[in-house]
Amino acid sequence: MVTSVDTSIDINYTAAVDRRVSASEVYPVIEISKVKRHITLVRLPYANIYSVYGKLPKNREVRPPLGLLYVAGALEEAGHCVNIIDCETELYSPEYTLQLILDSKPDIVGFTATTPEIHGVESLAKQIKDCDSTIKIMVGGSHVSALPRETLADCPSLDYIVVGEGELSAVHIANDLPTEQIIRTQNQKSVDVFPMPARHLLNYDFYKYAWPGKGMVKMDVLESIRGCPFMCTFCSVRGVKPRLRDIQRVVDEIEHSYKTYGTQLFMFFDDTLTVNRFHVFELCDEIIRRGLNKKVVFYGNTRANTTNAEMLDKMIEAGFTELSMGVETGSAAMMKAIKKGTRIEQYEQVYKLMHERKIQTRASFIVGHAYETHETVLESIQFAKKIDLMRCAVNILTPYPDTHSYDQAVAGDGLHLKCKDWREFKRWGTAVIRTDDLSSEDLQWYQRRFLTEFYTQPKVLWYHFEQLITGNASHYFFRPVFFAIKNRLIDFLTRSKPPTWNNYLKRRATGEKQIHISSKLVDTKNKKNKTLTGTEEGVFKLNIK
Ligand code: B12
Ligand code: SF4
Repeated sequence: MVTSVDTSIDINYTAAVDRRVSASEVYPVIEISKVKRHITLVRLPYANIYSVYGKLPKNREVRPPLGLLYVAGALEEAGHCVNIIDCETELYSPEYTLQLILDSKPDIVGFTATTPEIHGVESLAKQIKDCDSTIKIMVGGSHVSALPRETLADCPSLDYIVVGEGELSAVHIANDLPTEQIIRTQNQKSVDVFPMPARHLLNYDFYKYAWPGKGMVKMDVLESIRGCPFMCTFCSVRGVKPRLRDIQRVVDEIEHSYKTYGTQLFMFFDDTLTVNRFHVFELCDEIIRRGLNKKVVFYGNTRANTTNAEMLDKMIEAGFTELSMGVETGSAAMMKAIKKGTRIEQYEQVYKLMHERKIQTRASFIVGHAYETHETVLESIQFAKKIDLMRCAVNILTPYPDTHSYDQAVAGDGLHLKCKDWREFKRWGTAVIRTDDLSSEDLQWYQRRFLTEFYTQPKVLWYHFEQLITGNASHYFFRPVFFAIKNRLIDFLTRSKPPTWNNYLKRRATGEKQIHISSKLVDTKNKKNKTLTGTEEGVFKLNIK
């Protein structure tokens, strides 16, 4: 079914990708070790940060740590003995985690860390060294990849920092215990040169996800593409040529997980699953050919400029029942300023297409982009309510290291960094920045208000009610609704307003006003890309009634 709306979607975008690698080229990249070492890989708990919704229920969403599974697979292939401690499953305390690590008698401990997690990693690393100084400690993941030297300087207990792709670097560390501390291996041409993620090291009973209409179901995660070519200013992944995986191997993983662990839902961690349309069609066709579309369901992240009706129909046939997009803003001027590469009308159109096809819709928004104002946030709230959207997340802009937003926040370019405590870099409940117009407290207020307005819309309440009566009994699924109803009541009783609301009222009183959204900084990652280089000057007019 192709609707008239569809023709206006800019689907011609198909990212240039690196070639795929044939099966004969697989594995020789992993060097077999002469010494067999015991390696314990650890993911610290982080879900506590979402407790703004209320106390965390016992039966909540936990997703397998895919990065560690890849690293573990490579280490096992090299001949090492590996175990994974995933503290997220039952939110282990630091004391219990330390005990588990020491009990596993490791030669090497490997942590994964995003920015808000690094403090916990450093503190545990110190305690491990205090107990046994012979244990080597390595850390990989987004935070240390962006700031390897700073991390080493902050924490002398760390022996190795792995920058970027970790499979070969981890093997190099385990095989050779090199003298250099910052280990970086060039990205391989294909992700398929690595062994499959070592799923057998996890207890899959812990990994569940609230699925519309079904409640908590067993789930697994995988990637079919690594890298994202887009240049969103707030993202640390931006500008990396996507590498497509071999479809046979991707679908082998799905089949294996379904047969071995009884997985019912698969979540693609690809930044943009639809970045290459041929890849999506091939993936869907193979899932259908093996009959997996009758057995399991899929979730993926897409973008408005890479998705159209034909593609959605194919994805539905293959079993995709929920799709999410990072909309980020409902202001056209903001959308341009954050270099999302999409137009807001495209989101409206794609959500309409999804809704017509009964796909579960999700989105994420950000409040606090550089130069964000009361007006642009209000535009975002209105936009989120206008489109065919049933679930949404709202994050406060957090300038992670190695993003253009970080440079802007440090330079005061429409954003101002208020705190450099990495523990606070969590996008929820706290704001580490302010904009020229909005204080940190405003941003926290708007995050809460956005969710409140969104989740108390009659259509969204009705959708959740339908979910309830069709068997989705997961408390987790309904938390945003409970949160919103409670806050609606509080806001009504307290007549709550954003702290700097009076400034906005004063501006309104003066009538029409021009606001400049002008980034003075050049995104250093863009230097080679002529079309994106230079100062981007965007001016838009506000018609405040
Ligand atoms: C899926 C995802 C999530 C999921 C699930 C994560 C999970 N199960 O692990 C959810 C939604 C829960 C999530 C939550 C958050 N996420 Co997230 N997430 C991602 C996403 C899209 C993919 C991650 C992934 O699995 N990639 C595939 C694997 C194979 O890659 P990888 O994890 O990077 O691992 C490789 C290397 O980094 C390295 N490596 C990693 N760990 C280790 C450890 C060792 C010992 C070694 C040797 C190597 C190594 O080797 C791996 C294999 O090559 C990334 C974006 C991206 N493309 O990376 C963002 C990303 C990692 N998330 C990000 C953030 C900020 C968060 C949150 C803090 C946001 C929030 N407040 O909600 C939380 C906190 C998560 C946490 N654990 O701290 C940022 C991190 C930026 C930063 N500097 O911290 C990213 C990069 C997004 C972005 N655009 O900027 N996230
Ligand atoms: S936010 Fe998403 S689309 Fe934008 S650069 Fe990052 S991964 Fe790519």
